[in-house]
Amino acid sequence: MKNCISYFFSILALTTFFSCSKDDSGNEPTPVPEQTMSIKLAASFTTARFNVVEINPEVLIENNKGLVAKYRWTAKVTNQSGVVEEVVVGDTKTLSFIMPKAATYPLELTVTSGELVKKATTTVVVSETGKTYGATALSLIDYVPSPCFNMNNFSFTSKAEVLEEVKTTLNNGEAVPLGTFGGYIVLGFDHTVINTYNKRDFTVQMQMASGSIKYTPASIFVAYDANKNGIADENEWFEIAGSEHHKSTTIKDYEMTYYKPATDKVATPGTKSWQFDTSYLKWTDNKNGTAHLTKTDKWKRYNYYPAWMSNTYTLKGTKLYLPIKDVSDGEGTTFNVGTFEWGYGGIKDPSIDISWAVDKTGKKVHLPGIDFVKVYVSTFAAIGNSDLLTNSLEFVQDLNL
Ligand SMILES: [Ca+2]
Ligand SMILES: [Ca+2]
Repeated sequence: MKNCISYFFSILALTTFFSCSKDDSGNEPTPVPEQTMSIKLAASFTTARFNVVEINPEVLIENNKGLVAKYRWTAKVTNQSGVVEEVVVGDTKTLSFIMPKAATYPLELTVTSGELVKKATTTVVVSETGKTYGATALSLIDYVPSPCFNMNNFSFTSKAEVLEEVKTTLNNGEAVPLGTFGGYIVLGFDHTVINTYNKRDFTVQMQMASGSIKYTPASIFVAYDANKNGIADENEWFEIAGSEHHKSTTIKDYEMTYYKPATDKVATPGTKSWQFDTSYLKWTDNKNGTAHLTKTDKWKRYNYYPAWMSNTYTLKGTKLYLPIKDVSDGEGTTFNVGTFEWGYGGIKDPSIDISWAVDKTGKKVHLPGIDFVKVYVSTFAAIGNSDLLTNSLEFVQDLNL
């Protein structure tokens, strides 16, 4: 609306200018030339299923009076009932076109600059690849959990063994423990998950607890394999900025370093019966913080530290504040744990829109789709006799396949 008003006033100003600007010499004023637009767009493009083709029109606008052009791309798509629908597929000048099905797609571009509207059309032929695709990300790229009581089941001494075990766990549809702050898993899809316009694209399902603490949130990074080398390169990763990302309680670039407890360590019991060893596992952070994870009585025979990791290791990420309240008069036996609204795994609706991705400076990035997902624990919270608030990943799934 603001734009409309300023446009109205500039028209008004121009009209006023013309009506009273006949100069003293009696010459007519030079008329302001009309805005013109031309669009050049190739007649056809080709690509394959789940592969991006860049559609780059040449748009020339003259005398645009400072107006910003708006772009809208629509495609004719046959829906599941066989009806042809026109759907919006983009709003940028260059369109990264990607489709899940092999077909011929008529495309229309509409460019609007003030009151001037022009259209151009093209066709994209999307061919078959001969492959079948799975909705779940099952290709394991990396896995580094933080120390936690769940690690006792992972008594492997080499990372290769651990990765094999995690692959099997994922293929069986079972949950993979990530632990507390920084613990992560990196997974790849067998196709590019399409960033569908104005829709959520994939989901990150964490294990749901049966007790009062149902959800524990996890943060997400995504990568589009832009250079097509099959690897998630460092500069291809972007964080999903969910509901907490810009809050003042959020700590960006947080790091925690965990230290392996000595095998002959003598326990330091606390004042509560569940506090088996209050000096169990030392941690430090990059904010001059240091403390110890308490080993709880319930898991006193467990080894929390991942057996295959060296004597110390550092995990990084955005740290989010999760409200936690002891509702057992400080006994540490019952807690109320908060949750996040949107943009995380392990919340009520863990579906993610790829358009929520941001770069390191917090600026939105436009990705046509994603090939890799990193899920990591972005909270750090002790919940008394239930130990630490930990997360386990169940699956990451394409919502539109
Ligand atoms: Ca989307
Ligand atoms: Ca790459």
